[in-house]
Amino acid sequence: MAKSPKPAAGRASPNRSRTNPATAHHTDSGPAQGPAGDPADPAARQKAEVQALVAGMPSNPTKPDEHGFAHGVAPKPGVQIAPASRLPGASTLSEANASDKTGGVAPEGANPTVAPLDRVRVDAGGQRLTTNQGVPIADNQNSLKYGVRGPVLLEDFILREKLTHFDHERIPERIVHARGSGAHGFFECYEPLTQYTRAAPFREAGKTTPVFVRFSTVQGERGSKDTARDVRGFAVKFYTDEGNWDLVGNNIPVFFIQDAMKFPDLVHAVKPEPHHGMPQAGSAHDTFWDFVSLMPESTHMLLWAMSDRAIPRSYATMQGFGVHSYRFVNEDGASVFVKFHWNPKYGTHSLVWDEAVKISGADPDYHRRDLWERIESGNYPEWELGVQIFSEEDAERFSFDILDATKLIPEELVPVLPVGRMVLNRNPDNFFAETEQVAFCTAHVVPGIDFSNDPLLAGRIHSYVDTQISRLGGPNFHEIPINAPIAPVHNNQRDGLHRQAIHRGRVAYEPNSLGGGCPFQAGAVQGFVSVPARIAAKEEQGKVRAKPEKFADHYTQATLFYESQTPVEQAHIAAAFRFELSKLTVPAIRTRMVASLRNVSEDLARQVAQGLGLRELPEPLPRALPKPAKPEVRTSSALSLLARPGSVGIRARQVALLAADGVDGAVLQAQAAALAGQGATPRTVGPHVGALNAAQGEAVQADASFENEPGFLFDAVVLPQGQDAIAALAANALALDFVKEQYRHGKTLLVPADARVLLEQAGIAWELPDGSADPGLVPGDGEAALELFAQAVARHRHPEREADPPRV
Ligand code: HDE
Repeated sequence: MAKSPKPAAGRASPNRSRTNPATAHHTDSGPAQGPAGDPADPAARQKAEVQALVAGMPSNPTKPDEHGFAHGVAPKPGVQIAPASRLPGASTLSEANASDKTGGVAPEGANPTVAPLDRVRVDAGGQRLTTNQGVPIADNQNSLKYGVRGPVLLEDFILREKLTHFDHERIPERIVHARGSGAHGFFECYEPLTQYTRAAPFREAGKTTPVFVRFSTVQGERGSKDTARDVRGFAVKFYTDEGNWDLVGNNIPVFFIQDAMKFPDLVHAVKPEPHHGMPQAGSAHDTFWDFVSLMPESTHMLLWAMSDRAIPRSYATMQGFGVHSYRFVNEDGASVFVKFHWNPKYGTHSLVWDEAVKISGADPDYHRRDLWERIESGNYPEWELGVQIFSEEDAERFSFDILDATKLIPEELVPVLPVGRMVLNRNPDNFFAETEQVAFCTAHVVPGIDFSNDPLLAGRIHSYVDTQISRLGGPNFHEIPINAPIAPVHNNQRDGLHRQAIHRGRVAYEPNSLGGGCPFQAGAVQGFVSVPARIAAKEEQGKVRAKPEKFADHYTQATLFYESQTPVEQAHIAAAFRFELSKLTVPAIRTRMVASLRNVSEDLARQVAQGLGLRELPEPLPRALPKPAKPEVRTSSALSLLARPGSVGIRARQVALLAADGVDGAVLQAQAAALAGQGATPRTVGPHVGALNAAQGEAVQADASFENEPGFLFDAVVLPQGQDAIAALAANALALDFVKEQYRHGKTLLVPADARVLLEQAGIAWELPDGSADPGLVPGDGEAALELFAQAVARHRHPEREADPPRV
């Protein structure tokens, strides 16, 4: 805290008492000398104390510090002068007249607008209905009319207020990432990271920082399906005690483009085509592939987007990435580069395409529901935060440019250091107030975090605030409760649409002496200082629109990604390219894309060409950089989804227990209890919801039906015991579809001996085509079988049985 200069000049003179006492109460001009601070007259005291305060700053003492490089990198704190009392800072002497509306006097130096969300949470339990003005509403059923059959009266302010509010219930949706779901939680630091960063969340072992996270798809509109093939947004707002830090990332560590200049083009290309508004939430159309096939820098990202990463099983089973290189900065101002990784405790698991397509029809809210249910059931989604830390010199050595967002840093090159964990343990109270109104921004960083010169990041630093201004209706969106930091906010920004803060006093500028110099600039020790990031470039310097040389290597990492996948993952990538490109109406675009894939992998290009009926492979696209630098690694196992199975067994898995009249109810109840005991969600599914007669034990209540929750919505299925039930299911095509889809999508089926007939009816072979046992078909009916079943479910899927096209 800066020392206050002594209030020297302008001390109260003994003659002051002779000025007219009315001077103290006048708001316009005054005499040469202020009134003496008559202790009995607050107005006079205020005037006198203001005079002393202002006189205490005869000049602006920090002005000389505004010049020169050395001051720029280590700014000093501003000077503040303590007023004699609270009076000089008051906007009004009447501030002590408290009321139910205004509350009391603002607490000294505190900002009561930043308390937890409790202060704005509304509970209407036991409350009467009112208008927005708090007027109790006697009748909420009828408009005010002139007689029961007469005309409605303009006077009906209750009806008009209700309709007007309703008319304005929608706000513009996000331009991209419109469809999303969010949750509250916390981040917990493992060990102090102060060696690298002074950022508040990383200061102490065990320190927790509240977070709000929003997951999203990119392409679709707000009401679109969750399971589209798409990148997922993974945006985390840390409410640190030094302000909000938003880590606005994706579930894929690279991006389509290298420079923000191309973002509007990319988004226009992937969004529904402008003439007919189709397709919704899908990239399988001409304009997207026209654009990306002309932008070979997209190829690496395309490989990820065509992999199963783009159809996650759950938000809780996705990795997250900060994508860009950021900087960590420590107390001494020393900085290193950092890349952020979120690794899910529940493992990385995805859907298969056929499943994703069907889910989008049966449950467009699949991911939203899954996130909500996991949290409600106490299976809290959890991730470990890892960082890749590297120096400027390391960056120089790499075969790729760390400012290029289409490149990742292989973990073999820079290991991922785990630094903390994030747990999502609280669903929002209100989707609109929290998830819709939350406003993330890459420019929201705190002391200890800084940017790299990635040109894509630079555009984002501008774009997010700009977009919130129109989406959330003005520059005060930071005051919306979900966006407000828990750190106090004090500055001289004022007014604008929807201003919430009621600022005390008359000072809204800096420097000032009337406010005792407050709020004063924090200086380098407490405040945010940008890393000078001097550029020791070999190339010619000057204003220029161009990219660094290494940005021109468009294919090496696309190949690295493809080569790092298991055969089944590679097959899915080829199938996804085939599907997407098959939807194009202009064959020349297909050809161009296959020509590009030849630079990634001949094998991939051939498979895709075959799937499109292209008899001859086109010439490979010309490369922008004919001889790229030799890559450090040719494969990286960490890039395969299968590398992270997770460590939670069957927790949060949705398991169907099939039933019909005649089911063995006692067995079914015992199985359900055992599965629930391991944290799974067992649901009884029958021909209809509600009561089913049991052969043994009590009647069984079905939670779901084959019609309202088809097989592809479940992670695994237990086939029933009880002859009549099995016979009923064998004659029910919906039940057989259920079993068939489970099988086709590689799920685990528990099959008691009698229920094998269901597999036969569904055309499912007990063994794999090569004669070996199918690990996802678990025979038996006892406890031991159920345990084997659980182990097989924990493996997520059994791709051994996959065939293209599927056999069943
Ligand atoms: Fe975004 N992006 N973006 N983006 N982005 C938005 O901000 C933008 C990019 C990401 O849950 C918008 O509030 C530009 C990369 C997420 O609310 C907008 C560029 C990555 C979210 C915007 C990018 C992202 C957004 C739309 C290229 C991964 C959703 C509404 C320079 C690292 C956040 C909004 C939420 C949202 C601009 C590229 C992630 C228009 C200009 C790369 C997760 O401001």
